Amino acid sequence: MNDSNTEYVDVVVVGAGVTGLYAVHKLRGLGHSVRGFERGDDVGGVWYWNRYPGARCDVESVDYSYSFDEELQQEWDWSEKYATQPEIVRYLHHVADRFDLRRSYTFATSVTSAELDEETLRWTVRTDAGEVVSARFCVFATGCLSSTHVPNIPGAGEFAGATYHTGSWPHEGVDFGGLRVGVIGTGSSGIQAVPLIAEQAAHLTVFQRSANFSVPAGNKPLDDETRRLQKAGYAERRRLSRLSGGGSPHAAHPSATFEVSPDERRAAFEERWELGGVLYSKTFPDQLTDRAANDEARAFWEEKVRALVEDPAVADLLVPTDHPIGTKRIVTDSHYYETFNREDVRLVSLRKNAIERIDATGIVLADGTRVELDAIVFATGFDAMTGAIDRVDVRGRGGRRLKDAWSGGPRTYLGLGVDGFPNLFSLSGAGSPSVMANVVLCAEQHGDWLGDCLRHLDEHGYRAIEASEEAVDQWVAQCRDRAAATLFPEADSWYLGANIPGKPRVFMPFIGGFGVYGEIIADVAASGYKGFALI
Ligand code: N01
Repeated sequence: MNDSNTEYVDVVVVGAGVTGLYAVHKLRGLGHSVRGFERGDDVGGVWYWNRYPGARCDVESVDYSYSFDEELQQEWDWSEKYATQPEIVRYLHHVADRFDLRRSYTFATSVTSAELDEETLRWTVRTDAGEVVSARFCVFATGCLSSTHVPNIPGAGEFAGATYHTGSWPHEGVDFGGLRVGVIGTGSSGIQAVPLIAEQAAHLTVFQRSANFSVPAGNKPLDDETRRLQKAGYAERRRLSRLSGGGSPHAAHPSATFEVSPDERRAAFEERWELGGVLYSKTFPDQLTDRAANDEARAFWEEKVRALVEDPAVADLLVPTDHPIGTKRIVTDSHYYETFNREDVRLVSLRKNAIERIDATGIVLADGTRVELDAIVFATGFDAMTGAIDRVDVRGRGGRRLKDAWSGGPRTYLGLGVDGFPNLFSLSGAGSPSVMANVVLCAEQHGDWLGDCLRHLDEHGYRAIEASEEAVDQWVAQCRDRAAATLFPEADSWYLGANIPGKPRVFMPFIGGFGVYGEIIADVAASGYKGFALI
């Protein structure tokens, strides 16, 4: 029965980041009525919130861009090899304008619940603005790194200065001029922000719990000729990216680490170091599966980094000893290590001297040292992959909450569907390669798959699609087993939920590679959606 307060649509899409925007464009283009909701007051997703100084993508701009429209691809000019956050937001605004995507969205509005009606197999979606929408399909594109994590440090509420989290940075920016600043956390966000905050602040203290591996970005402006060549080569670039492990056209060395001479090995590491950033983790194909191979990559990295840091005692603290290189995402930095050569920057290792509490004037360490501060920046990461979807009260068959179904870790089939939750889809989330690949191409891969799936349902007269419990069990096991065959489980990373106290230790992404994953989901579609029940 139709309720006059309820709007009826084919699809609700939650999120206006890279993934949600493409889903709206794709599904609308196929003739579906689509309603989008977004917590921020404009498009951008992770790039809307993460406005901290130095925020920059670690995938080259030429690759971190949509491929679905040739004109879009040819008309947009990236200014740098690695785009800054403001430039990526400008790009996403351009995409939203060009394809008129904002008209499908309500902004500054959070979806609070989604409840299945088991008779109609439709979803009732409610928002914090009191809107009620009934949708045949409910699509979560809520992002893997959008639920910020602030650690529970005693006394934090007493601090008299300003506090910030890199993942929800003030839109008007922050002026650290003349201030004593503390940054807690040395993941990608902290490592990117530290050099810029150091330039502004009167004094900076970096509180490091775990040292991280970072490789200089080798960022540079793009000139007209480079852009022309990139655009002319786009077709091949995208073809290689779609076949690749990480969704970019760069392939690992054709030989394994110890199949080449020491000189050749060194040359390969040098070449990757010069290329810059996260790609260093895949110089050789066995680097993330073979301990000795990983040690070779780590030793070369250590030599490079020690050469950048003047004080050997500080360098000792900056070299990680607790995880193989690449098993946490290698950070792509600009002048991070050199920042510790400054007189006005100090590194505190929390492994040697933990934070005991925060008080009105700053941070008190276990040995009683007080670090007086005017501002504290939490660069302490996210409740990754499941945090954002967990905030929504999602109830499937029998009123079962998704949060409860996932209490032992996220359970999906292909990262797309969940048993007991028919017509609900998760895009670029847990069980998919998104965070291990170029998320823009992942967004297109999932959006296209979803579009084909909905067309299949309509063409064959089905009302709904639902993953089987057996298919979900097998996919969860496949994700776990693929990770277990690598060195990744050795790191206490957010891939495993290890950064959030009490979160189950389960490897959440699909680690088999973007290209391999694309083949798997295409094969499922070609088979008539094996592993799913069509209802
Ligand atoms: O978060 P993180 P992030 N006391 O979880 C520390 C992507 N990204 O926002 O390692 C003290 O990696 C924590 O210490 P430890 C990218 O995929 C990409 O930096 O848990 N410290 C760690 O040092 C990235 O991987 C880009 O021991 C505490 C830090 O906080 C992901 O986002 C830019 C603590 C958190 O690091 C997340 O990166 C930015 C505590 N209680 C982000 N709790 C680019 O594209 C946590 N920490 C370049």
